[in-house]
Amino acid sequence: MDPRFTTTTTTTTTTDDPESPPGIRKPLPARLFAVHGTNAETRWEALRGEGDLTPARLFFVRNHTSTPLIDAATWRLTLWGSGLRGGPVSFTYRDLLAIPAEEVTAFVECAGNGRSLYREQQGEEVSGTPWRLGAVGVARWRGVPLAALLGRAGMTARAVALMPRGLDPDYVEGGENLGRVRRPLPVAKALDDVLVAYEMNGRPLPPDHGFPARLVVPGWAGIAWIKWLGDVEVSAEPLESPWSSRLYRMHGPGHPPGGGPPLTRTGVKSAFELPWPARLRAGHGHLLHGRSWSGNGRVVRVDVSDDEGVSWRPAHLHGDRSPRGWVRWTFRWTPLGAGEAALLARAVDETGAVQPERATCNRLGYAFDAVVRHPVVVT
Ligand SMILES: Nc1nc2c(c(=O)[nH]1)N[C@H]1C(S)=C(S)[C@@H](COP(=O)(O)O)O[C@H]1N2
Ligand SMILES: [Mo]
Repeated sequence: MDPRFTTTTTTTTTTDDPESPPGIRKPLPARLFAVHGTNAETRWEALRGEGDLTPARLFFVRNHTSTPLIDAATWRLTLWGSGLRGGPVSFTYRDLLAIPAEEVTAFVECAGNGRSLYREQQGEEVSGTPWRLGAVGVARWRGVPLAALLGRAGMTARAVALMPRGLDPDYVEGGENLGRVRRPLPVAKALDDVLVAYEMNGRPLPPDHGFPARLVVPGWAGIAWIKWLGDVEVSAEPLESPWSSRLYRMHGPGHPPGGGPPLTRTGVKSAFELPWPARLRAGHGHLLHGRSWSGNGRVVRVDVSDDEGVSWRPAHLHGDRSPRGWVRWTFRWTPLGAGEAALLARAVDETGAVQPERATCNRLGYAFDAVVRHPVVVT
């Protein structure tokens, strides 16, 4: 049973910036974003001066196809499937707004964030969107616990899997139509801390970030955070989609045939709020700024090295340090002689997980969590 859903979507191809992919609605000035196909990554230097939250106008966009414009007045979120007591149950936008809301400050990060560093830093060829480190952002999300909707829809104890699905166009890869973006979500995670969010940083979700509603799946890779949510299958049988059976798994030498388990939690990462490469004057004290985050929880320590990791000095941690967000830090650095240098930042989270020297290579370039060598030209 696959109920029919009607939505109002329109396509526009106009944008004032010739660099912008037609599928993204918000402006993508080159000063703030690097565009890769249908996606746009935040430039880290653009976060300089921002607080703990990434403003929506700076937030990275990862679209498999294009941003649909959805009319909240006709939109419905439908829960259906063999894991419900009865037939399909639909919620309107107004229904969602009337259910007690919760808020969480959390980062969303693409599983492929840092992918270009497999080649740049480790000399390994991988395929996929060549993100540097800007496919991550933190927002305060507000919405309804998915658990509340599952309860109202009559989920039974037989339910084992959910399949949230987006309303954006079908995704076609190499001539094969994979259908609408959808990925199984275990019931246990759904009941734990997943939100159906309709607000980002105190405002209705912008179209590019999932208006009218998206999933918020704290600590888990961005692919779980389905945007433009249209329906959720609630199943008494296990479910799979190309986003769980093939994509978002670690493939290649050292990984099981068919790939490792579906990627869920993301690792520990750090980035400097500096251009790539950064240009800094010799003999001056520079207050460097950066951020670190982890899918396991709070980052508790960050160290910086300017000698390829031989010696490390602690960075000073700031900000509100929400357990699901990132920590901001500063580090005073005085480069001595002119020439090329590299800055390294290494974070440790509350579980003791620390950024490794090398990330575990995999054919699709996911989960780059190694300490990054940020290039600097000292003048
Ligand atoms: N419906 C739908 N949801 C989606 C996607 C998509 O293309 N379609 N991309 C996913 C991926 S891979 C990521 S990393 C996040 C990115 O969220 P953002 O674009 O709001 O930053 O959305 C996820 N949700
Ligand atoms: Mo992603």
